[in-house]
Amino acid sequence: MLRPALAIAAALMCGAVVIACADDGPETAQRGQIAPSPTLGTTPDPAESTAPAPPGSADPVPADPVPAEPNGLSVRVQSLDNFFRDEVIEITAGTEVVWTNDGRIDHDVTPSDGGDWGVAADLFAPGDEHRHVFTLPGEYPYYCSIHGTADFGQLGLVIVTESA
Ligand SMILES: [Cu+2]
Repeated sequence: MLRPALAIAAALMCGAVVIACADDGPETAQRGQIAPSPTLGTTPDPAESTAPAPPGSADPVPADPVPAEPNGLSVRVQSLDNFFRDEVIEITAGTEVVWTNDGRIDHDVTPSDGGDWGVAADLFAPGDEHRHVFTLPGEYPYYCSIHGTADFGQLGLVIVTESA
């Protein structure tokens, strides 16, 4: 009959120890942060290390993106009457996009995100071209404000992926 009593006493003592540790707020928090770190250090697989990162606060890749250098590649997008071809392109960071107005009427390239990488209609008459090098990964939707809105009409999308 002593053993259960001892077990209870031990459990109470363990509980007391845990409470004592829990009272020490900073130490508990610090221990929580230290625990995942060796896991990250011992797993070289980048897929595993990036998996826990997005939910957490520290996510160095999107938080501090490094612009890619121009890679010499160029992708052409035609503005026709009244659509872009190809409407969606996917490039790596550092690639230049060349829009050409191959239609017979005016068009423009208006970034939906308010960016300044587009071109106004007066600089994009039939036969004109406009160039921009995308250096940061992301999605860059745009439209022709003469023949569409951000949601409808003459739309385009540039998807920029990480440079190799
Ligand atoms: Cu247009």
